[in-house]
Amino acid sequence: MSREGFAYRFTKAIVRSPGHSAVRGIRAQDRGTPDIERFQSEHMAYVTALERAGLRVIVLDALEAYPDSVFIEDAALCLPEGTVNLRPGTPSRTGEAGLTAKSLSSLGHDIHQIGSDGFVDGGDILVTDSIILVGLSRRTNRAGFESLKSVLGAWGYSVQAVHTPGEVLHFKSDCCLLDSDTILATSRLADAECFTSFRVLTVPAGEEAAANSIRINDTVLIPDGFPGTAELLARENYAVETVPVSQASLLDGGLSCMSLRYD
Ligand code: CIR
Repeated sequence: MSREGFAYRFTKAIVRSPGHSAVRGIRAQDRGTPDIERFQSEHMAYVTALERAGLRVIVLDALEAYPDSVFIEDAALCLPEGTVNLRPGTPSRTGEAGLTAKSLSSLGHDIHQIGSDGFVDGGDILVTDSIILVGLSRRTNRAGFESLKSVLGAWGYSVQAVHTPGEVLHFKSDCCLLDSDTILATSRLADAECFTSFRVLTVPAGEEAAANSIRINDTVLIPDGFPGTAELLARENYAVETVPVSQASLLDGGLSCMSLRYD
């Protein structure tokens, strides 16, 4: 199936506020504890940026029992055919997905389950107009991929498993869709040859975190502090807006992780 623009043209987004428990969020490396007031104000700036890109944003209450629940993208996948309740691949996040599915259901989403023998984090799923790439990672295993593929396959999607480099948390920590044919990626992911049917723009060395950006309608939101990536995208005629994510990044999160975007 290929529908020009469906993978980046949206009308709505759902986000979840960061709670005070975010100070206990998972991080691969300790680079400091998030300052919750600052996290909340950066989160508000994020919501404003989504709105400016044309989305109506629904803000769900923080889930204090789940320190990483601000990264709502890992809990669900919203497609025009329905919403898939995912199975986050780390124990402290397992319960999050069910609570998010409940909220989505009460907002009118048609919820579909994947099998209970595998794991998939939404951060490993890159939806493009032509194919859905799923990075196998520390959080997404083969069984989870197969279950997801059977749901998405029934909806007519081509779904392919790809490798996520070992040092990368999620596949989309290192890439994003820019348009139907173009991906922004780090060089370590571009070198993994998972984007054979795409044109790939590579973020400059030292700006790897800028690959976790999001194209929404006519705007590409990128994290602030990455002038080389901003320049690269502007040269390619993308309209760029920068958003601060200093506190989310202390927990290995970025722009894509903090919302579910859909039409
Ligand atoms: C975690 O380790 O689960 C969170 N601290 C970060 C999740 C980021 N989510 C994403 O990249 N999709």
